[in-house]
Amino acid sequence: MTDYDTVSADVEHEEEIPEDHPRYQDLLTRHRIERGVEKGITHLQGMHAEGRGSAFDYLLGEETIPSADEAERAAAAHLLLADRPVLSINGNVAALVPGEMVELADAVDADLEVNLFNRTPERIEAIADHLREHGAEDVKGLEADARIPNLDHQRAKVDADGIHAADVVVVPLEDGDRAEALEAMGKTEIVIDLNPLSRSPQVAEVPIVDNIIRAVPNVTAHARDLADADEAELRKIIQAFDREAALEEAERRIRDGEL
Ligand code: PTJ
Repeated sequence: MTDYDTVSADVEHEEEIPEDHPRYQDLLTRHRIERGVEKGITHLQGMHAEGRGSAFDYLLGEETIPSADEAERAAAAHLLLADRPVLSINGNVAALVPGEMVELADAVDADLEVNLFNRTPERIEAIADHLREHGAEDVKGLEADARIPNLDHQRAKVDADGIHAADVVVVPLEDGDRAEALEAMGKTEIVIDLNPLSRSPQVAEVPIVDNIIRAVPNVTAHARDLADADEAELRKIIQAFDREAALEEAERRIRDGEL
């Protein structure tokens, strides 16, 4: 019997999943989403979303492809140049990368704002508490005292001094109507989504086609690396990034990837 056969079907703590397991990232992701649902953080629909994402990740080879790494560096440059950057958090993001989002916010001096499709006061509170448990000091999204124009569902509810006033917004793991509405407001959007054909990466200035579990720590690493870069250097990185080429490369990898 290999070690892999000893992974319990019902993992209690994520440390029980051996890091050298060939499906480690997928098992970890599933475990975090399950715990998120149990804690009232993640909506049951979040399991669907994760299943879809993991299928794309499988086809991408479960690795950060070079064009995604370039997108992650461009994202870091945008965030460092921004006046009011905000990282948007939904139930899947909170379950998968709570501490990593707090670290990124810290590295680029951004706000964290909870914004939900299936919005209830209980979930908003549970997610804000979860982020605080992972080191967040200030969590936005509870006031919801402003609206994104031309969006007729709960995701339109934002904080006036958060997403509504932001110049750069990180939008992970959601479908495209809010991304389109934010773009119409003139915001620079950084989208993290494993499906390059989804509307949100299609409208994003920086589409990151990568698993959020890998993407967020890598954006943070780039931001730390670029912490002393001057404005000209950051602008050069932004200009050199080709969003169309990145989307095409991700789609090509998914269609032609050798597994
Ligand atoms: O928490 P709420 O109420 O705001 O609801 C959140 C969900 C995720 C349920 C909601 O936004 C939703 O239904 O999203 P979609 O339309 O399923 O879109 C999610 C996108 O994220 C899909 O394109 C997936 O491929 C992608 N995705 C899923 N898991 C990951 C991912 N992308 C990157 N990393 C992942 N781990």
